[in-house]
Amino acid sequence: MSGITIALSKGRIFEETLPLLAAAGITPTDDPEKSRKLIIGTNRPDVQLVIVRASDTPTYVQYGAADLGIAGRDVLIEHGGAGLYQPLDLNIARCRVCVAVRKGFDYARASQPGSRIRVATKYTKIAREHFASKGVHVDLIKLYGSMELAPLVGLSDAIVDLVSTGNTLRANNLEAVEDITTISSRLVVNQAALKVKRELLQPVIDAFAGAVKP
Ligand code: PRT
Ligand code: MG
Repeated sequence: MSGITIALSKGRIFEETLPLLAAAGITPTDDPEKSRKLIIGTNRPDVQLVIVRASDTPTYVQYGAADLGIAGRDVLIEHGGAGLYQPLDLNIARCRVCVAVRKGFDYARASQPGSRIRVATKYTKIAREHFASKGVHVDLIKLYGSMELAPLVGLSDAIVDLVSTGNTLRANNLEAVEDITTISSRLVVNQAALKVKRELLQPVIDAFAGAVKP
């Protein structure tokens, strides 16, 4: 497409991106929560949105299938960021990455340097680096969702997952015992597209920058 393609995931990122799009004069013509369309038009004939899985956003932008995208820093760390220019922290979809365990589990003891711990997570890179920095041997179990279940059924001692309100942990008798890093979503731009289509992309990037809330 000679215009602009923006990759977004449904749910919190889409919702929190609407005001940023509005600041750039872009209004989607469909609601991805209601429509089954994967390509959504906008009021601007030269701008389309593609609806992707949150963890796939960097991949679409890396290969130029989308010029721009919005992705959580969690997803960007796991992806590695190759081919992506990351000009803006949008300060949306904020949360933190935590280590969590069953209430009563002696994490202080289980995470002594030199000890070995079983950790279930979707965030294997973040978890591996975190435990390596503590000198703890980690057996990682890769999961794709509902990490909270793993310690409850004995699949792991701990999980590494995102926490925002803490309600999910509380509802499952788990507690956060360590904060690893804070997360927000970032604008990602295909580096080649930025060179070729700068006159189209830069005004959108600038409008987003002007609409970021502290
Ligand atoms: O759902 P799917 O498997 O397709 O992908 P996804 O879960 O990665 O996507 P989505 O849309 O749920 O999240 C997109 C991005 O939002 C993530 O990559 C994060 O950067 C950001 N974000 C912010 C969150 C949360 N807050 C969050 N709370 N993503 C997920 N959660 C989950 C968390 O994993 C846990 O299961 O919500 C639960 C905890 O929430 P609280 O409020 O109970 O603590
Ligand atoms: Mg989700």
